[in-house]
Amino acid sequence: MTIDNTLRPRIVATRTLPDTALARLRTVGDVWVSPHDRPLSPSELGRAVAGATAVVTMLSDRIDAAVLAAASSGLRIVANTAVGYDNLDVRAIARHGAVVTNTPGVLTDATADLTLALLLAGTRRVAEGDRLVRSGAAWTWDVSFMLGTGLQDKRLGVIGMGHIGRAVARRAAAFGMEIVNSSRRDSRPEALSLPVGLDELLETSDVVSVHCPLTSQTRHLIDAVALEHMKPSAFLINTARGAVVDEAALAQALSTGTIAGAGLDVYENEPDVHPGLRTLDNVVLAPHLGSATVGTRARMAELAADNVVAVLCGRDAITPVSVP
Ligand code: 8YV
Repeated sequence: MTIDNTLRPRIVATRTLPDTALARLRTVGDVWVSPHDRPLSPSELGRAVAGATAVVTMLSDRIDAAVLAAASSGLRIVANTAVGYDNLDVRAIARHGAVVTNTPGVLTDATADLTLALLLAGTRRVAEGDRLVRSGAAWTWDVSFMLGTGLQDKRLGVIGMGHIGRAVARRAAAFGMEIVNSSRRDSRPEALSLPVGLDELLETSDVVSVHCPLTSQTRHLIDAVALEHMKPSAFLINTARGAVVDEAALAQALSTGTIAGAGLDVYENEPDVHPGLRTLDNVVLAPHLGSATVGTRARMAELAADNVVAVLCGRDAITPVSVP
């Protein structure tokens, strides 16, 4: 029997994926993987999605009305390999007749771990100390050398008490921190964390950690005014999305001592970083590593692939994103 390959759906992966995920995709269609070791440009993305039944996207791919104009009416799923999906115009994709999926759950622990890594690196000056040792500058141990801030009995304010925010709270509690959160919609009793208003959270927390999605409501939620509300001894950690924080205002606040320090994994215009931040010693800068473990990235890609397989086989998506 000959198989008519023209009937096989075209599945587009905008960046390479682990073999396990590609193998799952190949069971239901012909897979095109971008040959580039970089994000596709908008026009390349448009050409790639033309004729596609499924697209596996990265958080750096913007799928909007312009890209969708190049897609065929046969597009059935956009599977984002990330829990955040601010890069996708979910309404426009739904109007096009396709479902959007993301990868919740599988990256919770990895991202929470990285949050604590940034918190500790900032408060205990690990990255700054690493730079000092590498510079070859003279140093000796003494009782006042490179003192940082301990976490015990300090208050952590979690903005966005979803899966990742709660996983961070559990870890911070193990370090002896008291946790507050500002999640208005989270009515679940949170044994570890006390709900307070955002102003109170900013004014009383020793560390503020951002875990909310980027939406029109949360863009620049942490702006110059919010930073002014924080304690001069406080640290800000962001492992959510860069644009939740006004990066220029943060650079200013860190350089003038409005707050003591910051740890960032995400940036407003990734991969660009505000030049004012790169020269400061009191900010730890990571290149979007929150979910970057071998196992986590494989599980993210596999979940994205499983969503594609489900939808192309006529089943419900496993982790669909609801249309606002
Ligand atoms: C990040 C992410 O690594 O899935 C996402 O949406 O951005 C994660 O993979 C993390 O949130 C940033 O620290």
